[in-house]
Amino acid sequence: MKQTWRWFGPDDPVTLAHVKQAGAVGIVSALHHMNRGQAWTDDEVRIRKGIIERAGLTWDVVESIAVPEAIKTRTGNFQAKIDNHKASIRAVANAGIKVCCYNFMSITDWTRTDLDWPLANGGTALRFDMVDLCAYDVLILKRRNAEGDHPAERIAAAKKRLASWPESKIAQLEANLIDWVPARETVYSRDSFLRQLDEYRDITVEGLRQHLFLFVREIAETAEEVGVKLAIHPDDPPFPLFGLPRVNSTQADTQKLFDAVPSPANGVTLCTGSYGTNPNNDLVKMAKAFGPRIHFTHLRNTTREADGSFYESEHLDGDTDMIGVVAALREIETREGREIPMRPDHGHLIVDDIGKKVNPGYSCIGRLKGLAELRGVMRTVDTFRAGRVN
Ligand code: DNO
Repeated sequence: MKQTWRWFGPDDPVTLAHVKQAGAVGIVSALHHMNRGQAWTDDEVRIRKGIIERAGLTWDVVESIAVPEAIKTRTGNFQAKIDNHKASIRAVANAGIKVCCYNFMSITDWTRTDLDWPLANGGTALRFDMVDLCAYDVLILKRRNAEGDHPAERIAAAKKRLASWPESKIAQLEANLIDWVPARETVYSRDSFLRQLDEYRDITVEGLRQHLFLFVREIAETAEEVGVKLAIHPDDPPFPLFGLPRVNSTQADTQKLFDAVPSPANGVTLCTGSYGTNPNNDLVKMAKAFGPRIHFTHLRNTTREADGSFYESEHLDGDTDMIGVVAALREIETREGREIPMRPDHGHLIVDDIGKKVNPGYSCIGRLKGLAELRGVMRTVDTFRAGRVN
């Protein structure tokens, strides 16, 4: 696997020199200043590429070209936005970049309730807590019909919890859920969030799925023509939030997309952390089943709790069989004679990064540790595959 690293661009506190010291050779980046559905230009892509290459690295994956809400709801100027997305894919191809990641999550990109959850070792992790989510959804946001989406005992627990929270804790939770976290494309206020939720009032799961298929049919045609591989990112978390429809949460969902749009350009980002918080997603099985459709992978682990809550564990701990996933991916690479770009996804906030200004989940040392552990697994798997160890 090609060892890559997400870099948010020149403003990222983790520099390209750090990336090289971490031992990654490729970069995953996006033009985050052009994330409102505008068409990327050759010049902008080339400028970013030049910065990366002057540091002695390669730009392997675009993560992400944002998909504006208009495309998901198929309202307003959605066709112009789809045309822009296609133009962006062409600009990426013109610069020689071969993989484009995107997601089709309605409104929310990746979502956590806690970006600084204390671990027993003194570091912190990202966490998604069902009761906190319910507290926000039902009692703070007061979304219409939210009560119907949560069991009574969860609401009771949320009420109890909320009663003990200071205003600052409520504000932090709200910021985590609807405001900016790294690479989430849109920020909301409480009012604008409620208004955007309303846009989905009449969109069912099957309706949104059709919107996805219509969109991917168009962009896959462009991608195939220019030699770019698309890699849809799974829903994170892989279950409905705020009553919104979800269409890429499970193996069956992703398979439906492949069946609907058979173009070889139509593929997936095998994000073990996102899929992995749904206990029905068996990542080793999925890696084997998706095979040639895996154009990119995020390796990260999570520990699930009974009510659907989870936290991000060490890369090799947690509920996902990371060794099995790496072995399955190496098998695909050997069979197909290609290299799949991987990146260590997220990392704990540890050591000297504590107290620094970092992008939550994207600090340097936590990811460096994750990459080092994963690199050890890759080497070991290769050694066994080569028959050098019994
Ligand atoms: C979170 C990331 C997501 C991902 C997008 C892909 O850390 O995995 O922000 O980049 O969902 O479109």
